Amino acid sequence: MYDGNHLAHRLAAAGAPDKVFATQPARPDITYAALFEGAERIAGVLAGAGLAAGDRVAVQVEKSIEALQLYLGTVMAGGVFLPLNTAYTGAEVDYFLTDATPRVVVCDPAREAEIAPLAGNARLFTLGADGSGTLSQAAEAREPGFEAAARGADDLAAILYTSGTTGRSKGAMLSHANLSSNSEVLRDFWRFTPDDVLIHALPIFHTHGLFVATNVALLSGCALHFLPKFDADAILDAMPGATALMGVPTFYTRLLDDPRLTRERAASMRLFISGSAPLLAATHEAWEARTGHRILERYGMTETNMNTSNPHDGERRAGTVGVPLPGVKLRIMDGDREVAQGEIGVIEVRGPNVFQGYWQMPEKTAEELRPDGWFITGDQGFIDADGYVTIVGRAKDMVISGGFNVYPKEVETEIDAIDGISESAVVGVPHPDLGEAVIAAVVRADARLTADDIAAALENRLARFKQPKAIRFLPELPRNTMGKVQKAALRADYADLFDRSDRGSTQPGRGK
Ligand code: MCA
Ligand code: AMP
Repeated sequence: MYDGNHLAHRLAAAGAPDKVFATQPARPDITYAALFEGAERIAGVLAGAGLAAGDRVAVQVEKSIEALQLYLGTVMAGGVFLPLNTAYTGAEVDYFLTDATPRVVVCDPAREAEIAPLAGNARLFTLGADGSGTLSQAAEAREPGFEAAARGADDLAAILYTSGTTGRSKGAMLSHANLSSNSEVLRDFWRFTPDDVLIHALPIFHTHGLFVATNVALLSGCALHFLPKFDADAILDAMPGATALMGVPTFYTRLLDDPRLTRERAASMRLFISGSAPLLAATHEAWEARTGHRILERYGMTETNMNTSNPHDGERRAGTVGVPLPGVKLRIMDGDREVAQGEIGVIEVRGPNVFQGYWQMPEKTAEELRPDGWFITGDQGFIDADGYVTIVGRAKDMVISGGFNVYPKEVETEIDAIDGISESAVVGVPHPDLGEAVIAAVVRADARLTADDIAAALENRLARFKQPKAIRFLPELPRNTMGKVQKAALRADYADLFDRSDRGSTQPGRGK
């Protein structure tokens, strides 16, 4: 039934119909057959709403099996899935909907009144965390069965927005084959089989939780412990009997804080995978000492899916992101020159995983994607004599907070727009829980303005994870002789703002 649809055909092939696809707290188990039957009904609803091949389906909903079915149903109907972080404010969502002009928008029932005016001519449905809402009502009213729309390897399957160094977010266009090829490689590289039970506690609006975790599970026909979000208790409860966990480094540091994480509890586990942000070598070592397992670290991007991974069978080297995945080529560049082995430069990648460009931004695409297919990642690293890649920094001015990316420019623009502010500089500093935390150095024109005033002004403008965890007022920003703000100096000045030795004191307050 899905033969002509490149991605749907592959995602549906491995799971045995009667096998449980997902167990979830407080909701019934769901089989592979039920997963796809529900997805077919949703595909029918989307087609009935006028969705044509290539039309976008913008989705800002809580994590649920129905949300996964909406992803699958969109692909089946020939649409382009556009997931949005649930933390985004109305102002942020407005930008995405205006830019992507979706045919269908799906939002949480609690935000319907706020999102409806932003949806324009799109058809609006609601979907709640418990699966309720107008989407499910429409789906239940349909007969099961749907003839998947014909879509080929190069047709778009998804657009995921990623923030820009300058200006607004860019929509990374991912084709059916971008997604299928990468997930197939990961399934094989990480040895996923139907016997696996993967603990899924990541959000499903980003590459990590949606494409790495979900697609790999579907392509291997394995089972999920499908948790609504990260919760150390729920993960530790799920661990006995499970075989794999995928998470950002904050997952691992938080689990290490819990004395119930033991070698015995992890006895059935075969694989702990970390990515999206740098994993400290110290975390890697502490994890091995506690559980006997060496965390497998991998490296990816929204634009490329996964690029490198430490090996399943070979040596997993702490502090490295492993070797290029099969089919992915990686080189280290200084401008247009490839540097010698061992030298630091900008990482570029090429392969079937690399995206199709940024949605309606040909100039931005041309800046980062070379005509011969090499993508300039903006990450800096080197390759050692054994082919292992180490990431040493980012050419792009980006903060990764708990696995979410924040571009300082976006935060600075919002702060600078507040009355009484002269200028601001936003940087990331070490944070014991989140890896890095966003902080702002601010110069006031109006001395009466307080940090709380700034926080209040940002409240409805920026997603919470982008809002500064601390605000410091300065008489002027440090600048070099060229007049450029010295962010490195700010990072150094505030490096100890969040005490690394006391994991509890992560809230130094916004003031002074
Ligand atoms: C939540 N908060 C945060 C973050 N998450 N603040 C900064 N950074 C964050 N990441 C804030 C909330 O707004 C709230 O603020 C307070 O923290 C508690 O919220 P809560 O929802 O309870 O947070 P949590 O459950 O503790 O979440 C922390 C988390 C979560 C588990 C680290 O952020 C998470 O699941 N991160 C994973 C992100 C991810 O999937 N990244 C992959 C991107 P207040 O109290 O003030 O209201 S894909 C990618 O990067 C590439 C492609 C790759 O390689 O994978
Ligand atoms: P995103 O905007 O979600 O596409 O984030 C991609 C970025 O996350 C990459 O360009 C890297 O800077 C970073 N990243 C992902 N995985 C790792 C990792 N294992 N180590 C260090 N940085 C990583």
